[in-house]
Amino acid sequence: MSGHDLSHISYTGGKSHKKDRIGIVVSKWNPTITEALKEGAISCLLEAGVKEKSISVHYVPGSFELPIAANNLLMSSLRMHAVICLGCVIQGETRHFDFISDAVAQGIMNVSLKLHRPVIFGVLTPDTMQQAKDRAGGKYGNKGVEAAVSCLEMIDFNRDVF
Ligand code: DLZ
Repeated sequence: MSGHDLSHISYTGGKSHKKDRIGIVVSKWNPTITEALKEGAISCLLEAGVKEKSISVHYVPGSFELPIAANNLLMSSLRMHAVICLGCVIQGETRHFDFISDAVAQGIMNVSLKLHRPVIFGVLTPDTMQQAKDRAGGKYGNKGVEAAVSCLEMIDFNRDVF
């Protein structure tokens, strides 16, 4: 496995996740990429023992809306243990890319810190569509799997400290 190849990443924490409730928020921009990230995340969660009925998938118009969706899911009566945010912001000709990617990263961090629960940054920020494909089930693995592994590890972390 090379330093950049994440395709073999998997959850090795060994803890039970049978009772976890996990939200996945998916951006509708660049849907072929974000759907592949979603599939990767779900397969990883199921493999770790999370029940299918305990994974709730929600869609937002674009990555900019990921933080508020994560915030509201965690504040809702669904009593989620964690939320995985999935998006793909591709570098364009304007500064839109910088505004969106900075806001999403900061927004996700803010929600996680405010609510003390894992909110995972599964947002690709590539220069090209090919770079996105390489990271959504291509030669560099699937960032959705990586996001799910981070989610499970942070749920374990919270169980250890709270
Ligand atoms: C407007 C916009 C642009 C130009 N590019 C992307 C993108 O590459 N990826 C993405 O997830 N969303 C993009 N958006 C939409 C914004 O995230 C947001 O949905 C809109 O600005 C409305 O708030």
